[in-house]
Amino acid sequence: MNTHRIHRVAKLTGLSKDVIRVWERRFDLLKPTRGANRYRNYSDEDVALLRYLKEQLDAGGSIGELSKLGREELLGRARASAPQVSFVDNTFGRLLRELLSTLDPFDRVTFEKRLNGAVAVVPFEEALHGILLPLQEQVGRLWHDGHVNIAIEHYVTKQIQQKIFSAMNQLPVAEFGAKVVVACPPGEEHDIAALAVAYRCRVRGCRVYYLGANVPIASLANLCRTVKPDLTLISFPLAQSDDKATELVEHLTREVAPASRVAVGGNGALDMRDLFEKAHIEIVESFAELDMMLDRLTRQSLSRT
Ligand code: B12
Repeated sequence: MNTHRIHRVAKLTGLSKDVIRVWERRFDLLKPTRGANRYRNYSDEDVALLRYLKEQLDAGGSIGELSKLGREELLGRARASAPQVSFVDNTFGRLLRELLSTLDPFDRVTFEKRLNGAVAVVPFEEALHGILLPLQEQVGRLWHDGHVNIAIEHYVTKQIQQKIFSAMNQLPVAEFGAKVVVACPPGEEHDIAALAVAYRCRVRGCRVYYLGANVPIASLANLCRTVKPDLTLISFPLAQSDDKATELVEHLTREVAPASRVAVGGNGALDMRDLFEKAHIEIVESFAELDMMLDRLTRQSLSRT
């Protein structure tokens, strides 16, 4: 089960943070937990419940009446009203289940045959977002929940990384486009999203410097001073504690920002939005927004040549 901080919940549900706080105080519907940093963490169920409430209010319902139904009843109704998955989701869903079933007991041959076969017949970007990233998420979740051991998680992660690297290597070496550095911050081992971002930049003709997980800020700054990128993208899947986040943003502002335009993305970045905004560091909210940013960069780099 994922957990989400309040501004992400606001984004996912279309409700303002104030409304969420008021409802939480007034009605006994939400069950946020407190992280080590004392921030509230909301579960996927909280998000589903709030989405359902928002839909009902938009359709003319009243929060007073709805709240009387209680959390469990509302969650049941939310589940029943959830949109049906599309045919494509179903196809990938079945494939994902088959792949996961080969992990315990571990059957490498079937896993690789199924994964290679599927990735070969689907356009790569579709395979990336429909199969590889969800597979990463699910296998990571199985590990977090104690259902597969870390060796199996690492094996699957490496299989996924190989697929993305091999798709990137089939693209011609970019000699001219915008220069983009892609990295994860210090201590960040969740690197699949950064790799997906790097692929996205490569496909759109950028010259990509992919640095992967756990990059010290001083080394990143050094590289930026040498390469002079048009953009440095940093992926933050993990939310950092307040102290660490403040220190990190200070380092980025002092060391990297003078050498490159910097933008950050990922759930952790969204959680730390206030800090980044204060430091005037751009936040890329989604892959669609990234595409627009890259289009603009490409146009600028073409107009310079
Ligand atoms: C796989 C996984 C791991 C793997 C990572 C393997 C790897 N090489 O990447 C391993 C097993 C190593 C791992 C370790 C840990 N993990 Co982990 N992990 C996950 C899991 C299940 C999936 C993450 C993932 O790869 N998802 C798929 C990718 C594609 O999604 P994503 O990273 O979220 O990125 C998406 C967006 O954020 C966005 N995005 C990200 N970056 C960028 C950048 C730009 C520019 C853009 C546009 C978009 C973008 O795009 C992606 C697609 O939508 C998540 C739970 C979950 N369901 O998300 C937990 C999760 C991220 N892990 C978590 C934790 C706590 C840990 C550990 C601390 C656990 C521990 N006790 O050791 C360690 C930390 C290691 C470290 N120091 O970084 C927490 C983080 C909590 C938080 N509040 O931040 C999560 C959310 C689980 C949870 N609910 O508690 N993990």
